[in-house]
Amino acid sequence: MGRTGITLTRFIIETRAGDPAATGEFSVLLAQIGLAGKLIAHDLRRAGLINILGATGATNVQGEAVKKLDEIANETFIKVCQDSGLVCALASEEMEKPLQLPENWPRGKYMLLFDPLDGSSNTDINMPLGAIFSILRYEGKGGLPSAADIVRKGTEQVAAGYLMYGSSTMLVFTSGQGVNGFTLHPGIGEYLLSHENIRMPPGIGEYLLSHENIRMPARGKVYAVNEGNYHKWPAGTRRYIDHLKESDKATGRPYSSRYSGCLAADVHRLLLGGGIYLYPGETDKPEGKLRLLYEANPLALVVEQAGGRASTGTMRILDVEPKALHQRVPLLIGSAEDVSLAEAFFRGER
Ligand code: FDP
Repeated sequence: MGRTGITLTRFIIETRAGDPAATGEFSVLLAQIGLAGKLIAHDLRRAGLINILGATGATNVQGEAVKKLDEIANETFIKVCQDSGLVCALASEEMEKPLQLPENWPRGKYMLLFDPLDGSSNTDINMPLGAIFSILRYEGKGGLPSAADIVRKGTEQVAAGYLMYGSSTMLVFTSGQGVNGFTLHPGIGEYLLSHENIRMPPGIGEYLLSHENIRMPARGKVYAVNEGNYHKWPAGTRRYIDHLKESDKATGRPYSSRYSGCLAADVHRLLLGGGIYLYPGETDKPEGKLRLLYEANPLALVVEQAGGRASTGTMRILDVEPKALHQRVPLLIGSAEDVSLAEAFFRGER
């Protein structure tokens, strides 16, 4: 593949070209997710000016206050995917049940599970936000998948990724062959993996690269956790965080603490620089806060594909047998060695 001017569309077409079974539908679905990201990013850039900040007054299925932007992002994903004829099921954090597609609606083989706006507490303060998505294939014969057909193990995902609305908008995804991060060029409205840069001074190189084939460092120096919950954690979790704060040159401690309140943004930092994110179980809430199917599973696939690990503390996230659409799961995710050490503390071995 040539290295200059690689747009998301070109990347998807070229990487799928060698697959004779590829119908092109998957490529279009990813492009539609990218489109949802562009539309949401467009709203976010003007959010303080167009009365879309604050809460709707409603509470979602998780018992959380729904922000106006949660609703807008959810509707945007539905609009761009439902009409595409590419999906047979859509389920999200904001909907108690999967969206029922009308009878005789054009539909495809993919099931899309998503968190339309990750880090909702950041909406009103101009801090990073994200969206997380998981794509599964429905193998059933005829008809639409039932609610139970959608609840599948992480290892069955055919692709997963996230959008990040930070100082740039990025689309980062994997379809099982490594992880690539595309930056949205605001001027031309394209997600670019690499970009011919005619303005670069000679000798620096002829192209700029966004984030091709991301590989995580085996260890990092950063941890991300809501430490306000410290006294709710089991002893092993507290011991691990205490350990990261101790001073020891040989093991690079103390680690720096960085927690944005947006899972996608925190995982993005770790993907590029290494370290660990934790949303552990609490003594009275052992399942933690995060949702397995549309938060933990997709990010686990991305991080594993980049050489990292994702665990509940006792087992691999992707192997968790799901029982319900909105099931919660404790999450330790990041650099492989950091996650393994955290597990040792959780098991009481340290
Ligand atoms: P939020 O509820 O604000 O959407 O998706 C769950 C999530 O954010 C993550 O993005 C974030 O890391 C975490 O929850 C924040 O939870 P706390 O406020 O409990 O730290």
